[in-house]
Amino acid sequence: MKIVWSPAHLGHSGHVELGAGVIEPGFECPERLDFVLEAWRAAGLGPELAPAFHDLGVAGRVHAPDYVAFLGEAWNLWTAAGYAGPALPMVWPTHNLRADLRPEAIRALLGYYSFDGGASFVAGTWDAVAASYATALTGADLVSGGERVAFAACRPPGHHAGRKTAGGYCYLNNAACAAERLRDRGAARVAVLDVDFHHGNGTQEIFWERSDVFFASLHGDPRTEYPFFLGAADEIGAGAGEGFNLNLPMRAGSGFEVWGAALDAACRRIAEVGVDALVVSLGLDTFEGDPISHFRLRREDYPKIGARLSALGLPTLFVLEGGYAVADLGVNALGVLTGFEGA
Ligand code: SS9
Ligand code: ZN
Repeated sequence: MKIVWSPAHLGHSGHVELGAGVIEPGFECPERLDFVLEAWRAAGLGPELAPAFHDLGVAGRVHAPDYVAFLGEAWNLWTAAGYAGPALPMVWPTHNLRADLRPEAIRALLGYYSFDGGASFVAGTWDAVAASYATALTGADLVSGGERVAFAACRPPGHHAGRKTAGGYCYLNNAACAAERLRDRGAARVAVLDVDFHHGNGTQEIFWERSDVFFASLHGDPRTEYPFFLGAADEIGAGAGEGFNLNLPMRAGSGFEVWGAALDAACRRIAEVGVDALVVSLGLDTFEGDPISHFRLRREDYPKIGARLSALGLPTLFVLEGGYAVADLGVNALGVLTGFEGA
C-alpha cells in the first residue's frame, strides 16, 4: 500500500476555533500527521509519495467555483483589510437573512462561505488545503490506475466542507473530490463511506441529488453531537439521488458492538447498490480517548474495521479525516490499514 502526503500541511498551524465560551487552538493540529507518519514507518506498509500536481478543475465541479476562488484569496483579503491573527467568521446569513447577497467585506465573506467558526485561515492555510486536495486526487489516481488500496493522508480534513461552505476544520472536501476523480477516470458508481465520529455533512450535501455516488455515514446522533444540523436517519437523498444517502446515527457512548453492527449494515448496502470503487472518509475520532468525541472504540477494534472493509473486495482509497487523540491517531489509523491488508 502507498501513502500520499505533503509537507505543505505544516503551514496550516496556529489556527483557532470558536469553542464553548472560548476561542481556542484548533484540535486539528500539524502533530496529527507526525503521528500518522511515525506509525506508517513503524508498520513498514509501503512507500511514501508526494502528491502529483493537480489543477482545481475537480474542486470547481464539486464546489462552487466562487467558493474555491475565495479560499485561495481569503488570507490576502484579511491582511489587506488590516486584520492580524487568524481569520475567523463572525456573522452568517442564516434563517431569515439573505444568503443571496454576497458581501464585499472580508469579515462578512468569511461567514458567507462557512457554517461555523471551526475553519479559520492563517498564512499557510491555502497552500495546505491545495496540497491536501492534490493528495486525495493522487490517491484516487493510484486506485483507478490499478492499486487495490491507497492511503491519502490529508490535512486539513475535508468531510464537513460543502459546496460553498467551510467548517469543522474543513475547506475543500478531499473525499468528495477523490470520488469525483474516480468517476472521471471510469468508475460508473462510487461509494463514499464516512466512519468519522462526526456526520459528513459536506459530502452528503455535495452528492445529495446524485445516484452515481452513494454516501453512507456512521456518526454521533446530531441531536447531541456536532454538526447538529444534519445527519438524521431520515435523510435519504433527493431527486435522482433518492435512496443513495444512508445515515446511521448512534447515541453518544456507543462502543464497537453497536458501531460494528452499523458498519455491517453500511457494507451490506454498498454491496447491494453496486459500486466500482470505495472512498473511506477515515476519521479516527471514534476512539474512546478522543477529547471532543463520544464513541468508545478501542485500539483493537480498528483492525476489524479494516478487515470488514477489505471484504467488500473493492478498489479502496482511504482519506484521512478527523481524530484528535493525537498520540493515538497514527496507531489507530494504521490498525485500520493493516487490518485491510491482512484480510
Ligand atoms: C471543540 C468543538 C468541536 C468541531 C468538531 C469538528 C470535527 C471535525 N471546541 N467542533 S472531524
Ligand atoms: Zn470528526
